[in-house]
Amino acid sequence: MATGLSSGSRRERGELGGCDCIWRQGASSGRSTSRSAKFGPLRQFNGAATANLAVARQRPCRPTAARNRPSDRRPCRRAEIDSQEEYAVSTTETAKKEPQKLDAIVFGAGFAGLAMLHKLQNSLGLNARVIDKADGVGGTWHWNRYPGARSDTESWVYCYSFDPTLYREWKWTERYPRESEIRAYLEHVADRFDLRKNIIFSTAVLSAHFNEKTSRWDIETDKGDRFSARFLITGLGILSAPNKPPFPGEERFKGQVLHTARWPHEPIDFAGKRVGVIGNGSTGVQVVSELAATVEHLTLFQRTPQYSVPAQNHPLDPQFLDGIADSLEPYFDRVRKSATVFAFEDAKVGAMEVSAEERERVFEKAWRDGGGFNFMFGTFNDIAVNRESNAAAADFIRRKIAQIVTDPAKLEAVTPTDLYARRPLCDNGYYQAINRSNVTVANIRQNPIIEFTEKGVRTSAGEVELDYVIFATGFDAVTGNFTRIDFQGRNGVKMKDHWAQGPRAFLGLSAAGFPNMFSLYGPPGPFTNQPPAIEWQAEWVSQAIKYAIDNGIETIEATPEAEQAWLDECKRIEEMTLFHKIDWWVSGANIPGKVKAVSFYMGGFGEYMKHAELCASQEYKGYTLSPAKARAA
Ligand code: NA7
Repeated sequence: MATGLSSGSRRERGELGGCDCIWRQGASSGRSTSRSAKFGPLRQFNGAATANLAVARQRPCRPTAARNRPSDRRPCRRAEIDSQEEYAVSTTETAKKEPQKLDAIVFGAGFAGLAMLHKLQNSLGLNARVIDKADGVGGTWHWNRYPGARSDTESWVYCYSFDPTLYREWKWTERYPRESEIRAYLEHVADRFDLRKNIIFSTAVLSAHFNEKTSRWDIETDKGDRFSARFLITGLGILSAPNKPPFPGEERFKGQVLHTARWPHEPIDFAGKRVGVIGNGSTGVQVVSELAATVEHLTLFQRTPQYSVPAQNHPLDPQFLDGIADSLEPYFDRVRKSATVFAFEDAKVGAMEVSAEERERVFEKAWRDGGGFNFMFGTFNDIAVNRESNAAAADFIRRKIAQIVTDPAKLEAVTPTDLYARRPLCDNGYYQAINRSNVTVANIRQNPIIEFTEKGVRTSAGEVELDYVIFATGFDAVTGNFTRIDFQGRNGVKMKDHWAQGPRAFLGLSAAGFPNMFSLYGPPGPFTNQPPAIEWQAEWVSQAIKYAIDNGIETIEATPEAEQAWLDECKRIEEMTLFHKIDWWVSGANIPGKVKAVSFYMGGFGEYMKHAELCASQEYKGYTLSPAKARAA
């Protein structure tokens, strides 16, 4: 998991400035928009919140797991994973309820949903609801509670910045926050801004259909609830729908199967157990690093070795956080104008523009400073675009791995040979864990998993006896949560069909033919650390909604031309990168049969904000704004 990652041209018409991809942005930081600094809405966001929330602020801050909502205590023997079937519950058996009329409805109670509800409820004063399938807030962090789960973005930028008091009172305890601390933070936000009253938990959305007669969204849930909402905002997350590859015989296995993205809420004691972990993306790396010292034996079923650098986690000094709080707005303004919205400065030179000694020094420093994104984007500005620079970074990491992993067979197994062009990873002692005598690396590229047996897993090299099998096999990323809900826009067009060749939406926010619908951190959108980008988008969307309401606009809808131009721009930039050369979840290649697509805008968040601000400042150019129709009473 380790979500730190990430989340729309009218270039032909000459309206947008030339835009480079993110890793080059450091070299041209002078291009950052000055309009961005003047952008009114974000400050209004802060101001309105201050006025409305004075009472909520009196509450003491208790950032402990004890604040978590009661959770499902059922033991989970098999991984409980969303499936198409689960979402296909028919409401025909449930008595149809009268639709509840709302100004706005939000799907998802994670970082995006909470920021959006706060804007709608507390700043715009609208009648809004959030719906989430989970029984508590947290979004992806509600589900990802596996051992070692934490963000790999620095906590002080893995949070909201819209309220200085909130920022000052919440004291993160570590450089990288654990899942429980992130959840506690979001619980605190929900309480502090009085959001819970408008969140409907333990409820899955089945369908959202745009009703052309009413120009409203008709929503149905698995509880038989029905809503009619003027605006629909999704905060569904791009890494939420679990990917659990099917292996024959899983039902025979007498041990326990778990998926990291549907982790049980009760603790599991792995001491003295034989544990298999399938997958070594950022999730698998965290699980292995955390569990290796606890279990009797750990077998990592690895298909592709990855590059990982040290996280260098450490406790945080509260005074450090106070220092940021003292200049919160300029600090976050700088963060948002950086390429990936992390806490480090973008690199300004290419790796081949310096001497070999200087390169080594810079890589060594980044290794000691820690952080995967810092290593890829904070060292040199061309690691992700220039093969020679990429090879230099890859070579450095390989040499470091060789210094840690002393067993030659294991070293060969975990040494990556591909481009260093996936989501950059960092770890808390991954290669040290691999080096342990109670850890085995099973190369399932060479010897694939054939089946589960009663006792464990059989690969073509033999049977491995296990008590637990942990799937760390990632997500049906980016579009997974969109295709599991029956979204229908104008003329009954399904989102699934509109996105058959990959996701398409102007600015990543608005798909053509889906009026009054906005997707926070939707695809193809920015590829960044998410919370600061999400809150900026939530403010942008709230201003668009306010504009529509204030100006008697019934529907605001992206034009097909703007949608296509944005997709072309995203594609143009992505093709400049080495990420484009790798088959992984960003392109959809991790899911058999899924169309390979452009999922992100890789031009950096500073440039993204310019695009979105330009659109807003030109009365939402790229959208069709339709006035309210006169209706018969
Ligand atoms: P990832 O990065 O998609 O990693 C999934 C891992 O599971 C990866 O090692 C895959 O190997 C492996 N995998 C997937 N399917 C299979 C099958 N069928 N057999 C064997 N191994 C398999 O998911 P994560 O959860 O680690 O991270 C996703 C994002 O979440 C991350 O970037 C953060 O931003 C948060 P492969 O590499 O495909 O050979």
